[in-house]
Amino acid sequence: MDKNITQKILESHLVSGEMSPGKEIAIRVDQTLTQDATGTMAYLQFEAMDVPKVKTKLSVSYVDHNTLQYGGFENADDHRFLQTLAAKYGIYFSRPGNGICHQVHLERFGVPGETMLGSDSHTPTCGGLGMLAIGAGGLDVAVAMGGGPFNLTYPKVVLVNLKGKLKPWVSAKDVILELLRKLTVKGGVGKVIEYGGEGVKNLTVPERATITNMGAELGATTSIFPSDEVTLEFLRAQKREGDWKELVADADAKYVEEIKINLSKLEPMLAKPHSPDAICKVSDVEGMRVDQICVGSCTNSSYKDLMTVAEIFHKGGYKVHPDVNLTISPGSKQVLEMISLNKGLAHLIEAGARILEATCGPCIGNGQSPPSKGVSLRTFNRNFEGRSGTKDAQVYLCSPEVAAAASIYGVITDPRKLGKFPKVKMPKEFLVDDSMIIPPAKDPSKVNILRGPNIKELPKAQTPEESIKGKALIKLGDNITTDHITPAGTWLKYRSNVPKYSESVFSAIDAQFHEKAKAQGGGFVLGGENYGQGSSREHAALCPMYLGIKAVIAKSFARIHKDNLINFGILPLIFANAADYDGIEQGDELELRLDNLATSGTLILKNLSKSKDISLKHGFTQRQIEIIMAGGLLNFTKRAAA
Ligand code: MIC
Ligand code: SF4
Repeated sequence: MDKNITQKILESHLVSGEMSPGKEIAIRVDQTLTQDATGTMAYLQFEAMDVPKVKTKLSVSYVDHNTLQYGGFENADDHRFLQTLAAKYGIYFSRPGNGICHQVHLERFGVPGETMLGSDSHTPTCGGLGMLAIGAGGLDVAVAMGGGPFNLTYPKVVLVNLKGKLKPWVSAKDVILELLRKLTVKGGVGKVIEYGGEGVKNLTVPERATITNMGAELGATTSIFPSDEVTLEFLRAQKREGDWKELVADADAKYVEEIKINLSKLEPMLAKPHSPDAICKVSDVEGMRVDQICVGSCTNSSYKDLMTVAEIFHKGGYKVHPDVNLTISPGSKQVLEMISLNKGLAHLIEAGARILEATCGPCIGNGQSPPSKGVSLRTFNRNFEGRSGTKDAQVYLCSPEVAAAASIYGVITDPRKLGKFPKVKMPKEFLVDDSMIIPPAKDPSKVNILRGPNIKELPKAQTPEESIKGKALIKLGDNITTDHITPAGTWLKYRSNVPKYSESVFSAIDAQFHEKAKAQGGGFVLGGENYGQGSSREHAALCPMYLGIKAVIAKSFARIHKDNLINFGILPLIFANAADYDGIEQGDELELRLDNLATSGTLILKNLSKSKDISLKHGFTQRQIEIIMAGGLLNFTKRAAA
C-alpha cells in the first residue's frame, strides 16, 4: 500500500496500537527537546522516575525563554539547575545566548525520518526537515526521556498541495497565514498537516520551518515536509549531510483531505488582534499607524529572515521611522554571528534597529511590551490578548518583509511598494560552532545538581473521589489560551515554584480566582470551544490542580492541554450537547459522580443549583482512565515501572 510521510514515520516507530485515525497509538521517541520555562518541571519529574540516564538517542535542554534573568536570582538558579542536571543525566545543554530551541534544533540536531517530543508547542518546527516533531507537556517528555513511548491519537493526515513559487515580497509566513485563514485555530486538531506538490522544491528548509512552526496555531498534532534535495543542501551547509535520508510520500499515498495552495497567487497578509487566524490582506489595513515592530521568534528569525530585513534597509538607504521602535531578535548564535560577519548586523544598527539577544524575548512578554493601546507588528506566531504584556495593545502578525516596510514608513505598508526585492541567497555553508552546546559529563558521579530556593517540591496529584462536589468557579468563552490560564511575562520566573505561580491562574480575567479556588477547596472550570489552545505549558494544568480544580468542562479541547489535564489528574470533559453550556452559571453548585468512568463514555453532572442533570462525554482510553485513577501520569508511570 502506498503511504504518506506521516504513516511511514509512525509505522517505523510504532510500539503499540492500531494505525487508524482516532485510535490511540504509542510511538518510540528518538529525540527530546526542552526549554527553560518548561524544563525545570520536566526534569524534576524525570528525576522522580529514578532513571540514571536518558534513554533517548538524543536529548537537548535549551535555555532561551528567561534569559533576561531580571528581578532576582530565580531564573539564574533555574538555569544552573538545568545545566548541572543535564550534565548528570546524559543531556546536551544549550547555553543561554545560543539561541531559540527550535531554530538551534533545526540547524544542529533535527534528523529526517526520526521522531521528536518537545516540551514546547512549536516543536513541529523540525517538521521542516522531514522530522515528525510533536509538542507535549513536560511530564510526557520526561516519560520519553525515561524510555517510555509517547501516546497519541492516530491523526488524520491532510495534504497541503503546493504549486508555483512565491512572488517577490511574499514569503513563507504568508503561506501559513493563508492556511490559518482557511482552517482557523482549531482546524488542525487531531490532524497532521503534510506538505507536498511541485511547489515544495521552491521553499528552503528555514521557509518550510516557518510553515511547520506555525502549524501549532492550527492546533495540529504536527506538520511535516518531505526530505528532499533541498533538505540535503541545508544539512550539507550545516555540515550534517550524514543525517540526511530521502523521505517522500508514495505516488498513491492517501490523505483524508487535500488543500491546494498556489504559491504564485499569494499576497502579503497579516493576522489581526487577538488571534492568529484573524487574517486580512496587508492592503486591507494599509496606512494604519504603528508604534512597535519586532522581528524574530522561532517563526521568523533565520539567517534569511534577518538578512532580508537588513538588505531592504541597506539597499534602499532607509532608516527606521522616528515614531517606530524596531527590535531584532536573532534565532541563534549561528544567525547572529553570520550576520555580524557579513555586515547585515551593521546595516540593521545603521538603520536604527534595536538588537536583542538570540532568544524568545518579546514573544513571551519578556520585555518590549508595547505602549498603551499601541499597535505592534510582530513576525511572531501568537498575538493573544495581553501576551505582549500590555493588555490593550493591538498585536498583528506578519512576515519580515511586511515588518520592514512598516518600519520604514511608520504605517502598515504593502512591501511591494518598495520596488526591487533584495533576494537573499541561502549560504552554501553555515558557520558551525557548537561551543555553546555542552555535552553531558563523562563521569556523572562527579556532578552535583545545584538547586536554588526557587525550586519548590513537585506538588502531588490526588487520586479522585467517587463523587466530586464543588462550584463552577469560572465560566469562560471560546478559544481560551494557556496564556489566559497561567500567563507568562513577569510570572515566568515562578515556573519551578508552583505554589507561587498558582497565584497567576486566570489573573487577567479574575484577579481573585486563586484565593476563591483555595477557599472553596477547589471546584470546576467551564470553557467553550478549543479550551487550552496555545502553549504546551503543563503549568496550565499543574497550577489549577494545586488550587484543587477537579474537572474542566468545555465544548472542545486543544490537544496538548487536554493531555496535560489528564497527566495531572484533572478530568477534561465535554458537553454531550453543546447547548448545555448555557445551563450552568458561574457559582452554580455541581456534583460529578465517577462510579462508571471505566464502563461508560458518558458521565452525569448534577447542577444542584438548578436541579438539572447534564450529560458529559469523555472519550478516555483505558490508559487515560488508569492515569486519572492513579492520580496522574507520574504515579501511573512509577507504578508501571514497579
Ligand atoms: C509559548 O510560545 O507560549 C511558549 C512560552 O514557548 C510555550 C512554552 C511555555 O509556556 O513555556 C509553548 O509554546 O509551548
Ligand atoms: Fe519562544 Fe515565542 Fe517560539 Fe514560544 S513562540 S518558543 S516564546 S519564540
